[in-house]
Amino acid sequence: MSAPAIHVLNGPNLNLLGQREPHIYGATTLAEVEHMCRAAARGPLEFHQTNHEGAMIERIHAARETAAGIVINPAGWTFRSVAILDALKTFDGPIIELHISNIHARDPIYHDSLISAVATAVIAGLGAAGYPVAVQAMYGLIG
Ligand code: CA2
Repeated sequence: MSAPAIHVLNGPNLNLLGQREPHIYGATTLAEVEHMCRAAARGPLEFHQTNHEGAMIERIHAARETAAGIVINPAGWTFRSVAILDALKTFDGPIIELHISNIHARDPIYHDSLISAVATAVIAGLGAAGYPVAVQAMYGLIG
């Protein structure tokens, strides 16, 4: 049987990773993060970023067809988007919610994730290194 596919999905502004606020998000670019994820993958891996909520919802719908597991950094949608939450509810496999920063150590507006309710696991505060950790951990969740 072929290795299961993992989809790594990134929300708004993460295209600027490594270019702004390095004291919070580090100096690693999103292209480097993608490389780290591919190095950790044992099978097919899709990696996407979008600044558009509808496009993210369509990515999640596409994952329903082809992904065994989703790693998602919903970025600013984490705290506000019932639509992203509803889309993730339609996915049957494991979901890892990932944040580069430790959202719980930040301003209160970053504390209450809507997404955690449907996440199998949450990773926060490991910096960009959290991404390959999430990819590796996903294989354990997929079984
Ligand atoms: O720590 C994370 O990964 C976050 O998901 C990042 C979001 C923030 O709203 C979450 O609370 C935590 C913000 C992403 C903004 O992306 C930037 C990337 C580089 C420079 C500036 C912003």
